[in-house]
Amino acid sequence: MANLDILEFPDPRLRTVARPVEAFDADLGRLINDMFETMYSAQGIGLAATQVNIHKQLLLIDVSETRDQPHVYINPQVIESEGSETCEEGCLSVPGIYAEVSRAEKIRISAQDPAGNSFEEELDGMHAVCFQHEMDHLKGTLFVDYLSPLKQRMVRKKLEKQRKQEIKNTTGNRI
Ligand code: GNR
Ligand code: NI
Repeated sequence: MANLDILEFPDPRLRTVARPVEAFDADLGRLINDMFETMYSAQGIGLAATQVNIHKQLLLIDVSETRDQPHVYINPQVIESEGSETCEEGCLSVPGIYAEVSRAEKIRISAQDPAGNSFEEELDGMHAVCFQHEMDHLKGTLFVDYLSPLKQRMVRKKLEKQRKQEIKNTTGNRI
């Protein structure tokens, strides 16, 4: 198992469009394990392969409080959607930033499991929000892309400020 590095906005690699998974092999199994370790250690409710610089159509979700209900979706698709709902979103690739995003309320999805078997599910609530957020990552889209240009500018400034503060903190820790 390995804890993988998570790419952060505005890293251009987050804009890569993921390609379908073709090999359902042991390497894929190891990648899934490493991504779960990464997601749980970062306290995320989801993780897309794009965020760990792997440009394959693979995403993980665990929206349970108890952190023991892992879901894996390979070559995922949204096949039906209805309603719309606004939720405050965050992203491990845009740390410390939270904003309201509107998405479909209920979705029907299809995907494959790690053995390559196809399945369908109906999702709603946080599970549906997270699935759509992760699907966006696989297409190179981030939740901040939906914000107004003014808000996007504020996001960039806040991230710059946070990063400067982090450098200050780690320098201070040396004495
Ligand atoms: O951990 C996460 N929380 C979250 C909260 C609201 C809407 C979406 C998410 S996904 C995010 C983890 C992440 O960045 N996945 O790509
Ligand atoms: Ni994200």
